[in-house]
Amino acid sequence: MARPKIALIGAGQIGGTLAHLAAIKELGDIILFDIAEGTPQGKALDIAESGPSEGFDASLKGANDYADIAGADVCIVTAGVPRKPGMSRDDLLGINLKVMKSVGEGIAANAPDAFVICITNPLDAMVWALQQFSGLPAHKVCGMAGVLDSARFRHFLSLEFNVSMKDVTAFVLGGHGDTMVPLTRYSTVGGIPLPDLIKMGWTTQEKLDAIVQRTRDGGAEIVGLLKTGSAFYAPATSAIEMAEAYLKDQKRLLPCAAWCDGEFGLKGFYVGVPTIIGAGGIEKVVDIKMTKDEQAMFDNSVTAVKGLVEACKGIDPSLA
Ligand code: A3D
Repeated sequence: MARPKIALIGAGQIGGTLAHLAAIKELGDIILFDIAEGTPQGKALDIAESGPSEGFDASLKGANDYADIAGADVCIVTAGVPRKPGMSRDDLLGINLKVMKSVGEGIAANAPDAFVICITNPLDAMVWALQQFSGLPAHKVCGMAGVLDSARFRHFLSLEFNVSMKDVTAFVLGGHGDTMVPLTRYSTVGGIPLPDLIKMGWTTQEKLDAIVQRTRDGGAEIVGLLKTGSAFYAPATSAIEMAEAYLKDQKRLLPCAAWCDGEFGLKGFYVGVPTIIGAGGIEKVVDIKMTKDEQAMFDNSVTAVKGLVEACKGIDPSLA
């Protein structure tokens, strides 16, 4: 059987890391696409030359022509610009919306059967625009944010409890922005929910609140340290987890920006929700019950995402 084909649209910081991870994990053959000439070719060659030491079997190719992504099984989209210190994700909307138009058309023309994972910010609005521009089925287009936000939350919790990250599960829902909703009730250490761990004296509500805030600010913390761009190792790893779930039909339950069609009382747009990812793409949106407080936070986040989608329609009337 031929290896799956993985097209990475955008060969910048995240795109290059995606290519390296996909090769090491032997998920398939990799096309790195970018408008910058030489960058995708250079990264593809550099990563291919790591193959003999790493011992992977995967071919890598750089491209500036969409024809090279023809028949891709998975497309991961990072094309666009990242933020700089002082910028919010929403500041990227105008410029990245134009990029989503060209990417959406390129995927529709060359890889209409692909499972598409968008990473470009502002995430929830860009994945919506990408689906609209590409016309691909909504269950085959999703956005990566919840896996990353949950991973950040899990990392901070593991530091607080001094336990392995493997034993910490956590859920972050809502839009990928300052209004994201870390659900402490559904987050556990070895199956013990966080509210119980407070009762057991493992931590305090104040410490937990600080960890939730650090999770919300997790992207900005790294932008502030790097000064020249945003996080790329953990975002790439998170998207690869989703791509692997699709390619291997793992039926993983992962939070991601998915098209809601009545779930969570939402219709016709994308927001971070728990999903099942398998060979069918987003096979299910898992509609969980929230408490009043959680629902209020989620609604606040949804309002922010709806505002960004309206802004997209204002910029590009073809989306209205
Ligand atoms: P960067 O290293 O700048 O790479 C972006 C690449 O996109 C560059 O190589 C550009 O040449 C390329 N590009 C620009 N326009 C086009 C186009 N029209 N077609 C094809 N390629 C194009 O950025 P990065 O890799 O660090 O980040 C990429 C995106 O991911 C940004 O929008 C970030 O804000 C976003 N991001 C999202 C998360 C989430 O959790 C959702 C996390 C981190 C970064």
